[in-house]
Amino acid sequence: MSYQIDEQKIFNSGHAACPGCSEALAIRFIINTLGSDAIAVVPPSCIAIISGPQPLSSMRIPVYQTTLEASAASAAGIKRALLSKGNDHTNVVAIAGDGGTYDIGFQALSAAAERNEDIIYICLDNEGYMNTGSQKSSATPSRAYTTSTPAGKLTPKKNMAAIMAAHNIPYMATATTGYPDDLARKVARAMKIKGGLRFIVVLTPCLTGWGIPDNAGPKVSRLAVESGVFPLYEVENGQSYTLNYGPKGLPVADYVTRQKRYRHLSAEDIEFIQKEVDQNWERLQVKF
Ligand SMILES: Cc1ncc(C[n+]2csc(CCOP(=O)(O)OP(=O)(O)O)c2C)c(N)n1
Ligand code: SF4
Ligand SMILES: [Mg+2]
Repeated sequence: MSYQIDEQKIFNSGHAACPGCSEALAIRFIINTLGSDAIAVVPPSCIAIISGPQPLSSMRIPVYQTTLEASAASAAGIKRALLSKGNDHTNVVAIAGDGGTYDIGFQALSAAAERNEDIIYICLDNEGYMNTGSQKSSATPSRAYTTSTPAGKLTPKKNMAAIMAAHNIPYMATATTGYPDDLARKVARAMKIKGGLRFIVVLTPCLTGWGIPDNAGPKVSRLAVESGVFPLYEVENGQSYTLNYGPKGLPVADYVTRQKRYRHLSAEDIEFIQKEVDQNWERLQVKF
């Protein structure tokens, strides 16, 4: 399933991400695939730090930094303004974190999806409020340490992919930075589908929040897929499911033991997570 990435040099080097940050890597593939005929909407997050202040932005496209609640509403408003001026070609893309998507921006996103606004919405999911010091979000998975769940989170990760697919939007996909050609292909696919909300959630390991070495982001993101923690798939119109990359039979232990946010886990905790992952996969695989 290889895809020829067409990098258009819209994302500049010299941004302020931690060296090795998966969010920066994701932004590179997203923005460089989108090209110059695009406007980005970014709420407070590490993404906002990476895109930077004008005139020193790392992105060679207009960027509107909105509030944490309002990414989808802001993007929809910009798109409608463009359409009212006769511009039907510029892509408007919201790029928000998991805190700004699963939690604080959820109402605006769900409403925009219900109205089927003509925007692309991309969530860079690093499973926590990383920009403010690694607090838990509803994307944080079971048992993971965050600074606000010091003994490990007791509740499971919210299934945002399923929630967005249930809005019957034209396109929903999961992606991750360890599969860059798959990520770029999904952005290109989202651009081709016009006239509705297209949503992609991208798993982007955070070096500090997850406790992984600077060069481990892509490897850990691949392990998330191969262990079944984060399968890569697409859903069209809430109905047609396609599996791109699924579990390869690796135990979740291979994934969690590489991350310091899980270093407090007992053997029972790992077994608990394994069962949860197996159950989620059982529920999902019947849809393909
Ligand atoms: C309503 C509101 N609450 C809290 C904040 C403070 N804040 C700024 S960035 C941020 C973290 C956002 O986390 P996420 O969306 O997951 O992005 P990440 O930093 O992980 O990339 C928070 C809580 C804010 N700007 N607005
Ligand atoms: S804190 Fe995490 S998400 Fe933020 S720039 Fe650093 S590695 Fe990237
Ligand atoms: Mg986050």
